[in-house]
Amino acid sequence: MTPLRVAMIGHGFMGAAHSVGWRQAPRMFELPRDVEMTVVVGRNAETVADAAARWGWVEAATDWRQVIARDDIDIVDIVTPGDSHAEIAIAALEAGKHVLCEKPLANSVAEAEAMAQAARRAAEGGVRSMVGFTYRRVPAVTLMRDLVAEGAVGRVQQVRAAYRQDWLVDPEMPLAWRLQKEHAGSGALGDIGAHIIDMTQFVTGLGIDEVTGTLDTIVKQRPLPEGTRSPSLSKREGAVGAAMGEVTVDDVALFSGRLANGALASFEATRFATGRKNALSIEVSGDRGSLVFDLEDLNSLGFYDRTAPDIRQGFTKILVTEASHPYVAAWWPAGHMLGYEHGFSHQVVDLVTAIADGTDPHPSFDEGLSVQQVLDAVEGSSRNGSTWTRVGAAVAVGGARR
Ligand code: SOE
Repeated sequence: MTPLRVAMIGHGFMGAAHSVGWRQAPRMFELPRDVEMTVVVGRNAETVADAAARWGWVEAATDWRQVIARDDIDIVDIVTPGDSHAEIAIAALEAGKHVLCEKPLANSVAEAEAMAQAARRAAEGGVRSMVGFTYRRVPAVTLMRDLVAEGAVGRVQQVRAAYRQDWLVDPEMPLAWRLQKEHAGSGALGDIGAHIIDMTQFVTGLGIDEVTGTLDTIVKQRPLPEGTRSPSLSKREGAVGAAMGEVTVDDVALFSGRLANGALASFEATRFATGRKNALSIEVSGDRGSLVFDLEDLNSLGFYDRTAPDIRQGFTKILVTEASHPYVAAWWPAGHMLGYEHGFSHQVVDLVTAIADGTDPHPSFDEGLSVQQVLDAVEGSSRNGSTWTRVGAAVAVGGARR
């Protein structure tokens, strides 16, 4: 059988992470189909050629439309900024290509709806689509979901989730695309808040029905990156000659959500948590126990069993490196630890398996849309004095185990 031939559109930080996934998965896992890293696409011929050589893509190209039109491409992997997700994903699905799209699915609910609709239509013809909420595939997070589903914590009564980074504390940090609404859709909310929204829905199996939230932009103007000019360009007081641009997205998002079973969940997404580099944590509290995950200790899962005898009660640290734990058997012997990049291999495993089995992978575009609806409701709430706001039309969340 011919390998599944992949075209990756974009080659920034996520391009590097996805390339590692495409390269490693077929080597470490017994995949039902082989994979070929056929072509990477970027706007700049020189930098995309470098990326191809460095990460092992057979070819480099500069026109994604031409690549999508090729009949020797089976999968399109989208790792571009959010403003191009909808156009590329819909074109690829209509051309009959399976699609993996980075999170958040889109920059708006309207785009995400169009993408989910295109994905549903394409699925009728056996074309698969998946969103890159990669943290679902950290073995400890998958195990957390399995344990909640089998009743280890009982009825979920509260969730606390936070994703904290600090890369914007420096006011001299330039105005990158992630700080411009037209490119990124939103700021900390969509970029990292989307992960904890998806993780909460995935781990608990419960949708978020309504939210109340507040967004804040702490540094409102930043130096324009070298070589760029914008009509909103201004000179910052005191900074001689510094060309500045407006930050048009949030730096911090604080919100609460009501889950489908009535439980409350609290969320913090920030790029201003000084000292926190990429600190994602989630704790699920139930009437029989609690589970807690912290990305800075990603091979472990904390479990508190309230049903154990009092004298033995306390958080147990489960080392999630046994061959019986999700995904781990393909890697190293127990205790030899996995890292950030392994989730990207696991994502490839799940997508390729679904394509070979003829099933729909998760997270689906519908699940991506459900996250987009929560993001939109949080923005709406923040605009309206933090009032409780219903999340748009209910969409099934969670799906199959992974
Ligand atoms: C933002 O800094 C970011 O790169 C996110 O976009 C990724 O989704 C996350 O994995 C790490 O942080």
